Amino acid sequence: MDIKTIVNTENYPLSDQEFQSACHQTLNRTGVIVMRHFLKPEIVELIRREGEDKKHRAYFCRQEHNVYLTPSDEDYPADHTRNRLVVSSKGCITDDVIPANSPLRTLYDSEVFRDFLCRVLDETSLYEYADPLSSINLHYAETGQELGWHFDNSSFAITLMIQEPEEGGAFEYVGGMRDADKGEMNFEGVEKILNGDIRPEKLKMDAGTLVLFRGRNAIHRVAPVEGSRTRMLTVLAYNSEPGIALSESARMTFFGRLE
Ligand SMILES: O=C(O)CCC(=O)C(=O)O
Ligand SMILES: [Fe+2]
Repeated sequence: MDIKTIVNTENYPLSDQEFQSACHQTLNRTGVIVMRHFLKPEIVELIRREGEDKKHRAYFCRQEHNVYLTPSDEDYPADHTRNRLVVSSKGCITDDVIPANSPLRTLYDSEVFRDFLCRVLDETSLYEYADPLSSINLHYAETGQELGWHFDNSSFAITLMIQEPEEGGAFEYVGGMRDADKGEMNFEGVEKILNGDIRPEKLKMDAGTLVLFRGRNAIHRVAPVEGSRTRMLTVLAYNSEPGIALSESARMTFFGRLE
């Protein structure tokens, strides 16, 4: 399958240098790129059916975590921003369950797509995960399920909306909330978010939308899904170095197994 049969390359000329540098600038300025109708509608429908077919193999879990996704720090009280718990609940199928001939795999492996990502993200190369679970994931969120406020560990994330819910399930974020590399926690700002005192940006993504997001310093969440239609979203994960596996503890947490 050719990338042109998967991606709306007329609107999103991935190999075009001007387009690449425009995306690069947008990402650096705003921390996010949103490409509506990135996937062709018939491809979205194909992936949606793959998702329906494999849903019985999803690992559903509910976790409580702090926004920093770290173990709690006993130097702070339990109700301090450092340790305050939020809830995340969702289901997920892993790379090994995604069909071998899925357009998701063609896109993930595509050199055109990886070159585009490298240009936009200032990376030299991008590599798949060394473990068999982590590279391509499909997330399911049923009514009432949500992702609590958090900062990502990874410096960027690529998501593709496959099926939007009837209501709720919006991706909400506030950029520039900390500088992780400087060890900044910004308790004051984060507390305002948790208390609902800062109004976040909201992304309404419809099916077929690609989002490229720098979530390490931008706090974000997925609001609770409402209605009977499952929110289905693909996450494409890459590494800047070859041979890297997701940590065993993260695999157990997210997938319920190691391989
Ligand atoms: O579901 C989404 O739109 C975002 C997912 C996310 O933030 C994550 O997996 O860390
Ligand atoms: Fe995230």
